[in-house]
Amino acid sequence: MVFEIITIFPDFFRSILEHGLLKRARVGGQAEIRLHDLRDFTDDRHRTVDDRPFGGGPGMVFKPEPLFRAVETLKAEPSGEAFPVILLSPQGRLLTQAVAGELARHQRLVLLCARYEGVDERVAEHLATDELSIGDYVLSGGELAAAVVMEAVTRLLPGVLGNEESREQDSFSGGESTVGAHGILDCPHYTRPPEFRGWTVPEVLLSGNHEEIRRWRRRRALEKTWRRRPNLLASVALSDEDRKLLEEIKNAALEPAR
Ligand code: 4HQ
Repeated sequence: MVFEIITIFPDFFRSILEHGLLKRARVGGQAEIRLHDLRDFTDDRHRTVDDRPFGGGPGMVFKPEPLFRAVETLKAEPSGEAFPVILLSPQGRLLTQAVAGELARHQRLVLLCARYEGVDERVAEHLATDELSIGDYVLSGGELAAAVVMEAVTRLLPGVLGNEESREQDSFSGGESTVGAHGILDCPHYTRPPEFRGWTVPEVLLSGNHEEIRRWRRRRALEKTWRRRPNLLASVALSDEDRKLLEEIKNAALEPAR
């Protein structure tokens, strides 16, 4: 996967490229991140990337010309197939694990990072093929959002998490931390010590009974999802066992505490 990042702050990305998953994927050859300074695609003495909005109002808007020139320069490079050109913006469709999975199928992704009030609408309409939001809150720029997209996509690339089987097993057992491939929340995790400030680890986890542990984890994952994110349960495939566990969870919640 080649990520082509177009930004006025290329240095912003340097440290995340040198740590953790992205570092490992770069060294392993599964990901390449190319940083492009948008100002290199301007043609005036001041390297101007923004201008005042037509119609008035506060703030500045990214001009179309440098963004078009940057992307067209990439399109002119000899390469394979057409690639998505993704604009990070709060108006975009929400990034989910499923969207990350779609993006991971490509060989090359362009990520457009804007600042200020965003980009001239002609960029969104005629240059970007996708508009993506990482959540319903306002950032000062697309850079952090682009970093989130890169991280979520990179960990899905073949070979990046090392053991391919373990990732598959993870998602089948619902073990992805957070909303994994199977779309429900994770179960709680514990490590040593078994008692900390009087708070103990659930006994079943110390029992060595792997079948009971598996059922307990599934139950707790379903329960957390039902309590916190019930709408996730509508879009996930539930097994017969899951439905039975959910019934028990709901009945227990209705019972008066005793
Ligand atoms: N912004 N998800 C303003 C975001 C954002 C988001 C990106 C704010 C770009 C100009 N991007 N600009 N949320 O808040 O992706």
